[in-house]
Amino acid sequence: MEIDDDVCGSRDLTMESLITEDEIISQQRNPTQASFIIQADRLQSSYEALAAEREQLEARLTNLSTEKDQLQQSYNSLTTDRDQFNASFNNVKTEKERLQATYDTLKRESDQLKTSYNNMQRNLEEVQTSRNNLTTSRDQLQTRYSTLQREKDELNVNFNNLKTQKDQLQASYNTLKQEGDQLKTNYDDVQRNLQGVQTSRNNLAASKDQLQTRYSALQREKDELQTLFRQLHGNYSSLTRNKDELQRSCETLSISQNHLQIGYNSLWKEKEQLKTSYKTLHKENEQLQTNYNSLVRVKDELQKSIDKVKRRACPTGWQKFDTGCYFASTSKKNWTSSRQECIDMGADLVVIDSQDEQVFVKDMLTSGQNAWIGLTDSLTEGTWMWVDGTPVTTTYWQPGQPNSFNGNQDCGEILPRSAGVGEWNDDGCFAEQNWICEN
Ligand SMILES: [Ca+2]
Ligand SMILES: [Ca+2]
Ligand SMILES: [Ca+2]
Repeated sequence: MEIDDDVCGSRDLTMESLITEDEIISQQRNPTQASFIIQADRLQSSYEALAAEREQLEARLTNLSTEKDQLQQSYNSLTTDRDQFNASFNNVKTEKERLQATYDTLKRESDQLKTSYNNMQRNLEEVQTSRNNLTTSRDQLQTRYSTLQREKDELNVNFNNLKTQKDQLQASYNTLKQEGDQLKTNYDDVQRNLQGVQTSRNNLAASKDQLQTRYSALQREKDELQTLFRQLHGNYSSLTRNKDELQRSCETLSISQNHLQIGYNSLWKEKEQLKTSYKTLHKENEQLQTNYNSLVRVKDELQKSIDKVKRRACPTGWQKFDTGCYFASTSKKNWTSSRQECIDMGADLVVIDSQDEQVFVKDMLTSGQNAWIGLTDSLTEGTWMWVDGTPVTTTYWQPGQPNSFNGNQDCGEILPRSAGVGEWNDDGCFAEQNWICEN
């Protein structure tokens, strides 16, 4: 026992004096009390059964309340996530519809451009065909022109020959005229020959004029063909440039279309994934709702059980507080035996969960009386635990306590003589004291 602890100073009995009292009590018992003890044992058994039932219900209530709170938190969190998800899904859907509209517009423009391109391609082929036909005609005309040129040259040579012959004939005529007087008889013949030559010369001059006219016409045709060829060549270059530009536009549009197709496919996949996630969340939400409804039902049943337990009266010698019944011993034992006494009555040493309970337990004791409560650090020195396994959170230690005096104080007691709500001290577990049971 603690010697210099001011708590110990209040004890009015020593271990030796307690043993003497127990022996005196034992000696006072006599056989006539047997029937009373049997009845008391039966009542005790009923009481223990009810107490055990109540303890199980309490433990179940605590666990279910904790689970309910956790589920409520999860449910709230999931609802928030689901709302955010819905908003994101709607945004993506709107964006997808806008992209779809843009994609449809671009597709229509692409189809129109493709049609225009095909028409231009056909026009280009027709122009190419016309150009080839014109080139062929030009080559034929060129050949014909060369032939005519050669014929003209030959006719020129013939004309020159004839002219030379005419000059020679003129010379002969002059000679003959000089010999006219002498050759009077041949004059008429020469005169006729001269007229024939004159006719031939006129015929040749007419042929030359016709050739000259034909040559001029051919020259004009050639000039017109050259002008037409230059215009066609200009049109062909313009068409080639237009075709190249259209080719580049078509390639750009094709790349844009591929990008849009990839973006559209990606958006479609994301939409499907979002739809799947939404369905999963919806199922989970329904499952949570079902669980929540079950928990509400269980909670209502538990509340009914609690109300029933609250209405339940405590056995004789026990005092009622909230849902529990409390027993303050009149005898004294060490902490372990005190706890065993409580367990034998279907209870355990008191576990103080609130300040109201602390005040109630303190008020159960008479002045100068200490009592064991269900508090110990015997498993791990310095780590105080309640006997029901719950950790100690709110404490009412006397200033300077717990001090584990002499390294041998592992059990908790309540001190009623303190002012206010009462205080705790750690004492040697072997010390014999009153105790408080809670059921
Ligand atoms: Ca309690
Ligand atoms: Ca200790
Ligand atoms: Ca102490």
